[in-house]
Amino acid sequence: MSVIEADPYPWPYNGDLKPENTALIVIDMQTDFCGVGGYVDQMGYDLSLTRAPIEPISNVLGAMRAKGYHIFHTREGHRPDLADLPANKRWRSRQIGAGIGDPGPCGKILVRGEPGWEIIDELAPLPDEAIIDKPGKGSFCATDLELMLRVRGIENIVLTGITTDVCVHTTMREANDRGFECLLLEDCCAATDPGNHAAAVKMVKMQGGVFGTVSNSATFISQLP
Ligand code: C5J
Repeated sequence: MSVIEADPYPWPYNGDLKPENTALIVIDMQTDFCGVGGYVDQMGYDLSLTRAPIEPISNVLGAMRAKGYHIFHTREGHRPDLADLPANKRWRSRQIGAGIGDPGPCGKILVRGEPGWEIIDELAPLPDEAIIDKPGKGSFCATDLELMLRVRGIENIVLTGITTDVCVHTTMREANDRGFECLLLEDCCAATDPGNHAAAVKMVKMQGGVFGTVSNSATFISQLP
């Protein structure tokens, strides 16, 4: 039996926490979401918010790598020919002055292969770590993430990354509905608005843990078996 102190319940629910059945997912830590000249910067949001989780995530990555846990990274982005970019997603992004697929200081915004789409150097994946390329907010939609998790026998998922209220939450909801046991590390996530981050964290805790449970990086690292 091994659990991490969390709110509203210690995680995982069944105490079966070990490297073989547990994965860390680092969501969208790309220049487009936390780097100068990227998508979030072009929309005018405060980059200090989405950069705040870099150090806590790095600490969690270090601890989980050292103990042999499964590590996944995701990248949101579209094909260079934009064949997987819904017209309404493009239209909405243009309304706020950061058109997906349009040129920006870091190349075409949210397009695969462009500099802005790359994962930031501080959290660069190791060669043996899986990278999931996704066209949407959720990491399960139009990707092979679920297949890869099932093949490896993963039951527990630790969620980190940006943004809490969008890609992290969507992924957590998708994972929860598929029966995965989810833990959100709140200081390893951030939103483009602090109120949205707080609300997204609070939502997880409703109904006895409607999407899973919430802890933080220091507690997690100190209790990780
Ligand atoms: C958004 C994300 N916010 N990674 N993507 O468009 O949260």
